[in-house]
Amino acid sequence: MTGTETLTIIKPDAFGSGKAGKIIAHLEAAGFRLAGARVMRLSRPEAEAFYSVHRERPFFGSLVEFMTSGSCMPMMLRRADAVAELRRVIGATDPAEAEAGTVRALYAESKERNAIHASDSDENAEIEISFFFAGTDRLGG
Ligand code: FUP
Repeated sequence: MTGTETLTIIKPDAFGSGKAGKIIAHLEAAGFRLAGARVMRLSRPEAEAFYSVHRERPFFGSLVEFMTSGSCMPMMLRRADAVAELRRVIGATDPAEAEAGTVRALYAESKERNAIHASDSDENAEIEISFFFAGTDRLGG
């Protein structure tokens, strides 16, 4: 049985240009319900830890620089088959390759400044939710 929770982040490019409301509306229209939300600026150690799987990649330094460049909005989302459905709704990593109508096709600037993060497995969703939200913060439904 696939999970009902996933983690998204409205990234600094989209949050800073005032697209958070449109993106949340898009996610809600796609059947997601907010179960947790924060507005925060990631510290360098937080961004490095969150993206530690990419530590050896050539874009890592630039990605951390971008993710710490302004406020972002981590959110815990719920719906049936949450991980796969959110990946479908946000589109490919590079907005040039993202299907029309997806969040990245609509709002992302580039492969790096790509508007939104989504967990890529149920296992990572649990890890990433715990990264931003304590048990008591998980109140929405
Ligand atoms: P995604 O799961 O679609 O967010 O993509 P990845 O996990 O492969 O990459 C995580 C983030 O690293 C992307 F959102 C943007 C950044 N990235 C780059 O900046 N350049 C690349 O070539 C690949 C990823």
